[in-house]
Amino acid sequence: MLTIYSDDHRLHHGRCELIDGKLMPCFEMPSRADHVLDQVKKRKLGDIQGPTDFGRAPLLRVHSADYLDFFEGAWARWAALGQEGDLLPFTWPARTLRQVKPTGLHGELGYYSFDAGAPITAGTWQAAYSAAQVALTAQAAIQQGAHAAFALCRPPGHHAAGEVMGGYCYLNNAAIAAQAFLDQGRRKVAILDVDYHHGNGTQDIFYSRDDVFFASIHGDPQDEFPFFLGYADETGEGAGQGYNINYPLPAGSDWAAWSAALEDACKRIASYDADVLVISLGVDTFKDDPISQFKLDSPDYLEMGKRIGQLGKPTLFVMEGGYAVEEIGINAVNVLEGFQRAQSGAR
Ligand code: Q9C
Ligand code: ZN
Repeated sequence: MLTIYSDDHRLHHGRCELIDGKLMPCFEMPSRADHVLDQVKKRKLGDIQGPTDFGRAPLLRVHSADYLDFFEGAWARWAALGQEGDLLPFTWPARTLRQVKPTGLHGELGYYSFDAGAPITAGTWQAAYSAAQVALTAQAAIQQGAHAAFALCRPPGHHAAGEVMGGYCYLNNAAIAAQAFLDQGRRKVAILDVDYHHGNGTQDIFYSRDDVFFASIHGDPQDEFPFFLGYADETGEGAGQGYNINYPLPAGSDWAAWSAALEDACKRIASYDADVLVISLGVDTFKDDPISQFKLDSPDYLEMGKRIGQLGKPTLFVMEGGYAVEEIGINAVNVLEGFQRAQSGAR
C-alpha cells in the first residue's frame, strides 16, 4: 500500500492545552507522525511518497474562502502584535451571544473555532495545508487505480467543519478527499470514522447530503469530547436523511462492543453501495491512550483492518488521532496490514 507523507507536519508544534485544569504539553505532537512513519518503513507496507500540490481549489470545496484566509493570515496578525506564544481562542459565540464576526483577531478566532484545543503557531497553516495535500495525493492515487492508499496526515482533520477549527483539527483532510472523489466522477462515497472521538466536522459538512454516507464509532458524547454532537439520533437532514449514523459507546468499551458497532456500520456501508471508502483512521481507541476510555488492544487493529477490507471497496485511509505515541504506529499499520490480508484472502 502506498503511503503519502510530508515532513511539513513538523511546522505545527503547539505548546500546551488545558486538561483537567492544568496546562499540559499538547498530546497532538510531531513524534506521533514519526512513529507511524517508522512502522510503515519497518514493516515494509509499501512506497512512501511526498504530496503533490493541488492548490486551494479542492480545499475550497469544503472550507469557505473567508475561513481559509483567516487561518492563513492569523499568525502574522498575532506576531504583528509582538506575540510569540501560541494563538489560542478563549471566547465563543455560545447561546445568548450573537453569531457576528468581529474584525479583531480574538473575536474572529472565536468565531472560527469551537474550543481551545487547536492552537495556531507560526507553521500551523503550512502544516495543515500540506496535510490536506497529503490526503488529496493519496486520493489521486486511488482515482488512478490503486485499490488503497494511506494518507499520513498531521495535524488531523475530522473535528474541523467548513468554517470551524477545534479538537486539534484545522482542515478536514478526509472530507476534502471525499469531496475530491465526487468532483472527479465518483457518485457515492462512504466515510467510516473509527477515531475514539466523534467526527463532528465531517458529519456537519455532509449532514444534508446523500452522496456521502457518514458513520462514526466513538465515545458517548454525553461524557466525552466533543460533547455537543455525535448522538445516535443524528441521522441526517433533508436529502441527507438516513445517510448519517453514529455509534456512541460507553467508556470502557472493548473489542467485543466496538466490533459489534463496526459490523453494523459495515453492513450499512455495503447496502449504501459506495463507489469508494474513506476511513478516518484514529487509533486513540487503544487501551493505553492517555486521553481516551476504550480498551482496544494492538491485535484488534488487525481485525479492524480485515473487516474493512472485506467490504472490497477502493479505500483511502486518512490518519486522525492516537496519542499513545509508542504504539500509534503499530496500531495504525496493523489496520493497514489487516486490510491487505483481507484483500489477498479475497483474491
Ligand atoms: N482539554 C482527535 O483525536 N480533548 N482530537 C480535550 C480537554 C480534545 C481529539 C481535552 C480531544 C481532541 C483528532
Ligand atoms: Zn480522537
